[in-house]
Amino acid sequence: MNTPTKLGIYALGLAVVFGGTTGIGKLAGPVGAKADTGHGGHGGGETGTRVPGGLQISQNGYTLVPRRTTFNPGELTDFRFTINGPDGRPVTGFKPLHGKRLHLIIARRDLSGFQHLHPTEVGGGVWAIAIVLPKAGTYRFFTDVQPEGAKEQLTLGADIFAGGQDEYTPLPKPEPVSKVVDGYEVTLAGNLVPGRSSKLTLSVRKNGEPVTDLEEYLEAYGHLVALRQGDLAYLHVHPDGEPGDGKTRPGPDITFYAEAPSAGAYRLYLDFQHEGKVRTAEFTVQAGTSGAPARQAPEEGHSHTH
Ligand SMILES: [Cu+2]
Repeated sequence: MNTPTKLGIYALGLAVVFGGTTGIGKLAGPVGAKADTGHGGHGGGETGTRVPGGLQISQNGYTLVPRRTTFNPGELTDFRFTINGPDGRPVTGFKPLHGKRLHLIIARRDLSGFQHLHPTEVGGGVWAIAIVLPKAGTYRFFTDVQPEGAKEQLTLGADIFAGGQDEYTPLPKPEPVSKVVDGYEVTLAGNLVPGRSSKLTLSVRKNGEPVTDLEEYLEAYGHLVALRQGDLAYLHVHPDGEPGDGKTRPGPDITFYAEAPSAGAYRLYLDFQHEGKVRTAEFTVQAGTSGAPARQAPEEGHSHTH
């Protein structure tokens, strides 16, 4: 039972902690209040006045507690963790989000090595899944959950280390706008504009033909994760419309609304399912100045760098 007063104090605490990076002036408003994002109240609707998801291992009293933080690269490893509640005990009650009680997203700190997994609860609030971290390096593990009793969806993040020599992959440049994955050509249209809701449309083709029978995956025709370069601030966004709503078609276009909390480079990971298999198409997108996605008129004075 959060009273408005307690919430206000909590929000003020966040404002103090994060004021240095996001600009005190912007934080004068009610940080904890729902931002007017213009679409459906999903947790990804943060604007510049809210802390993006995934940057904290603990939020609103809920903490991601991994049982191990080290892996041997390339080795199938039993990974277990709990989400501990304000009472310090593992949470056992979760509201399903997009058909799952918990989503585990993994990305290497250089934004390579994306995995989207659904661990199994093995009892007592302990989650387990066998994972391979293919290369040495530092990885960010994100859990998307809504504990019963929490007022909103939480994306908690923890660093996990795979031993050995780190060889980081440079982030691919923000082009091209078409990617081929497993024989599917996926094209991205739209601009990621910092601080507001941006429409992004991804179109799926195979053998030159539009794919019009995408399959439902996690209650949608596509799942989009966006991570900011540098700190892996996490945006989990969803399509405009859903299967069975009478207007959303199963491809070739999947439309999302995403909010980038700042200018910068983001890596987008689109999961889509066709013929029984989930594929992931990845894009680098620049939000704001310098190099934006190709579709729009080039900025005056310069185009993207080479
Ligand atoms: Cu998921």
